[in-house]
Amino acid sequence: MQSRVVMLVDLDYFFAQCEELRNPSLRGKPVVIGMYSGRTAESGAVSTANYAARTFGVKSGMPLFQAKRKLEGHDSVFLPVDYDYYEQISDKLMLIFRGYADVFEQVGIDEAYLDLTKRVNGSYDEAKAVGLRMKTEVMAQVGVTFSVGIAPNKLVAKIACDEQKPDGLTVIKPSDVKPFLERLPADRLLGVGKKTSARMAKLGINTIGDLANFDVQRLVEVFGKTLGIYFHNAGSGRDETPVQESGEAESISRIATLKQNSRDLAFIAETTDVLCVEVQTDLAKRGLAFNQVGIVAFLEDLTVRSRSTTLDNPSESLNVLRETVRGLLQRLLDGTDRNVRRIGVKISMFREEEKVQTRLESYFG
Ligand code: DCP
Ligand code: CA
Ligand code: CA
Repeated sequence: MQSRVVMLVDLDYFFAQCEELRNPSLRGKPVVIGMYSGRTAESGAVSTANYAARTFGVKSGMPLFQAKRKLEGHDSVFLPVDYDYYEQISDKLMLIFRGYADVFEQVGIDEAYLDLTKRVNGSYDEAKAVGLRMKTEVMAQVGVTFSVGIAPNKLVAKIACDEQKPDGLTVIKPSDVKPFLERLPADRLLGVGKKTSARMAKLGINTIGDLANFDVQRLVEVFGKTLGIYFHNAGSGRDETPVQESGEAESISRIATLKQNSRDLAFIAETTDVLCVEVQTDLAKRGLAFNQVGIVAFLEDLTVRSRSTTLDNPSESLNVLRETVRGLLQRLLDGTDRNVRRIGVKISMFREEEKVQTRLESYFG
C-alpha cells in the first residue's frame, strides 16, 4: 500500500507575528503578547513571544512580571491579546492552505493538517516543493512565515514540524521515520508531559527509540491499556488517524466595529453588506454553499446579542446573504433599545454529503 503524505503547517510565534504584521516597526524588538488578568496592571501570563524575546528566556505561560524582569533594560514591547484580529489573519491563511490539500483539517487557530497523498501522487519530493510554494504564496499574500512538517502520518508530521522553527520545513520519508524518532527524547511525543516522562525515565525510557524497544505488556501494566498501546505505536511512529475536515473550519465569519455606535438599520447594514461580500468571496473560492446565517452584535453596554437562521435551501448568492442578514439585524434591533458597537456575520457551510463520505472513509479505510 502507498504511504500517505501528511503535512502539518504551524504558524510561527503566531500572535506576536500578527502584531508585527500590523506594526512593522516592532520587528527586531522583543515582543511579548500578554493575557492580562486585570487584577493589577502587571498580573497575567505570557500568551506568546517573538523569537527575539525568546532569546531572553521568555516563554508561553510564564507570569508577565517574570517576562518583564527578563527584558528589563531592553527595548521591548508588551501588548494585550487581540484575538479577533489574529482570527482574521488565521482565516485568510487557512483559506490559502486549504487550496493545497486533498483533505484539510484545521487544528486551533494556528495549525492545520493537509493530506497531500493524491495531489502529489505519493511523492515526498513533490510534497516538499508544494511546501516551498506555499511559503512563497503566503509571504506574498499575507506576509507571514510558518513551519512545515511532512511525514507519512499526523503524529510524525507534528514532531517533524517542531524540528526546525521558525520558517522551517522538515521532510521525514517513510524509510526515515525510525532513525528520525529513535534519537529524540520521549517527551517530544504528544501525550508525554512532565509526569509521564518522569515515570518513563524510571523504567529506563529516555528516547522515543527506548519506547519502541520497550516490552508492550509492561507499558500496558504501567500506563493502562489505551495509553500503553498508544505509546507503543507512537514510539514506532505508527499512527493511522486520518486527516479529517473539522467542524470549526466549516464556518466563515467576519466582524467589524461601526464608525459610530448606532441602532439605525440602514447605517449598520452598510457595514454588514461589506462583511457579506468578504464572507461570500471566501465561500466562492471554496466552491461551497451556505445554509446557516448568523449575526453577532456587541452593544454599547458591552453585552452581546446574536441571531441566526437556517435556510430551506443551501445558497451561494450574495443577495440572499445580504437580505438574510438584514432580516436578522431587524430582529436583533427589535429585541434591544441599545446602540450596536461591533457587528459580525457568520455563515456555516452546507456539506452534509462530503461529511458523511469522509466519515465512511475513516471507518472503512
Ligand atoms: N498560546 C497561548 N498560550 C499558550 C500557548 C499558546 O495563548 N500557553 C497562543 C499564542 C500562540 C498561539 O496560541 O501564538 C499558537 O501557539 P503555538 O504553541 O503554536 O506557539 P507560537 O505560534 O506562538 O510559537 P511557535 O513559533 O513556537 O509555533
Ligand atoms: Ca505556532
Ligand atoms: Ca500551534
